[in-house]
Amino acid sequence: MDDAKFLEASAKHPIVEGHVYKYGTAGFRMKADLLPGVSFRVGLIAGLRSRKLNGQAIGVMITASHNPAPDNGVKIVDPMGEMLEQDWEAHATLLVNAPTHEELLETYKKLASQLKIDLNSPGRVVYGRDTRPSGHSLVTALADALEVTGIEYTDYKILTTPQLHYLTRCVNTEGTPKAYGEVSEAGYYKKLSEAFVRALRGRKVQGQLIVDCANGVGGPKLAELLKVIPKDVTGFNVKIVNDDVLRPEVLNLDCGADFVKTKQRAPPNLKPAPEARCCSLDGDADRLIYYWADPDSGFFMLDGDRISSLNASFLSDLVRSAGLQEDLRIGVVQTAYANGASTTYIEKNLQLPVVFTPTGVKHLHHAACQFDIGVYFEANGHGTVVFSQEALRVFRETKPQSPAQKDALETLAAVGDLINQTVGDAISDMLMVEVILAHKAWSLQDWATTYTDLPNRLVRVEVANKDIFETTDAERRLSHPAGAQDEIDQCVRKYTTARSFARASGTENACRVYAEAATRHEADELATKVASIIK
Ligand code: 16G
Ligand code: ZN
Repeated sequence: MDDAKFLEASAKHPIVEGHVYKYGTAGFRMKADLLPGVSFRVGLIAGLRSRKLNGQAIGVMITASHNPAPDNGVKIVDPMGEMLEQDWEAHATLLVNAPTHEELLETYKKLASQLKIDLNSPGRVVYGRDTRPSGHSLVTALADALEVTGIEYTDYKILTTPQLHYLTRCVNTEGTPKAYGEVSEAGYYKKLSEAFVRALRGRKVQGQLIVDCANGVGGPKLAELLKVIPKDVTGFNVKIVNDDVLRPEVLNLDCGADFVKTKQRAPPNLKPAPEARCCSLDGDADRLIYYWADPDSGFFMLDGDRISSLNASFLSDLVRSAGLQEDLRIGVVQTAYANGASTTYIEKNLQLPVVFTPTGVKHLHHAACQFDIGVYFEANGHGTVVFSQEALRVFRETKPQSPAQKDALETLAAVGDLINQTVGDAISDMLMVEVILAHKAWSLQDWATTYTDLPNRLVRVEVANKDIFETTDAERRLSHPAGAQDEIDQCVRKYTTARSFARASGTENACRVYAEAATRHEADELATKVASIIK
């Protein structure tokens, strides 16, 4: 590597002086004009990581998901499509904050020698971006870093976040027994479409599904997928709405999964027929929320907890029908935000273990991988199901003793291909929900009857310094500041079946308080009281 060229390239993409950058739960995410220098430096880190891992491809995704259009973000994806390993988050933060170009070069070389990375060995990075206009300059900065450090790279242009995760895994498994799919966007559509048909097993999806795409990348990508799904065979009838990606200012504006989940109402411009099934994706298509909006019965939402319990119920029935209940361990992973009624339903009715982790996909994903079939969803609609290699092998190799067992085994094998194994994927999750509803011959109303959510309230609390709030027990209790948890406990004790917790946000400079209780009034009151404790 030529030091002078490195410095010259870096000078084109400076970081913003005085700003402290941190690799958080969603990578580096902020106003886009703070990011070109970050993107350049992420290119450096991604290249180092690839070299460290013997040249396996590392992914980089440029997106700010459900955040407003002026924001953007840069996130690193590990070779199997997982989130970046935690130790490397610190390396990324260190490198990005180097105050001058010279210090950046020095830190880069120091990291390489500390981590025993040969800077002449091959490295590879693949990347994509969502529809935000600021993505252009961020990609340029990223490519400049890869170019100057001699890393081979492929620009997959505009993608959903889960597509980038898919491609990263495909690149690294191509030609091996663990090959995940064809290394192309078309390969992704082909895999999903074929698996969808196989998983339906001759059943047809009933009625129309209205999909709100948040005016993000999910709109055009879903349209591409629908071109290859045979409508006559599947009955899949989709109406895409909010798919305007040409006016950047409307991205995530009054629509999308985050809007629906936080506002607890349908996007105002959606005028669904009373019997219509609706769902919303977020700006980069990794979150999914279902709902109906009826003039008489009103709005009803089926969030990540519902999608989780639906998947868990379907998969555990299939495993039983396949006679594998003694061989495969199924479990569900939730966070503190999961509605208590969903946890009770999964533990008591479905008789499945539930494990809790802190917020953030990397924690849930990791915990889910401890099961043969691990179902994880955050209440906000991000999640997936992961299957162990052993589970996939058993689905393929078990010799069925009856037609029912054969059917169950083949369905399990198909859903193993349908559900994105790398990360939560709204489009793949949506196909999975449609498959399950078709198998069960359920409407959204049938699905909704499985349990009744406890009334809950989430509030955002401005605090002087959010970093003093430290948690334990999967974020369900505060360990600091001293005494705060005792006060919360005292408050909660005054209600029946109530629960509340406070935690520092990982993405904003604020705390969040969640409360649930037997009635709406009590949940609101409890949230307000707990908020006043931490204020
Ligand atoms: C990030 C996380 C999301 C989590 C959210 C919580 C990933 C890919 N994304 O967006 O899973 O729900 O942060 O935000 O891990 P908060 O810490 O501000 O409440
Ligand atoms: Zn997202």
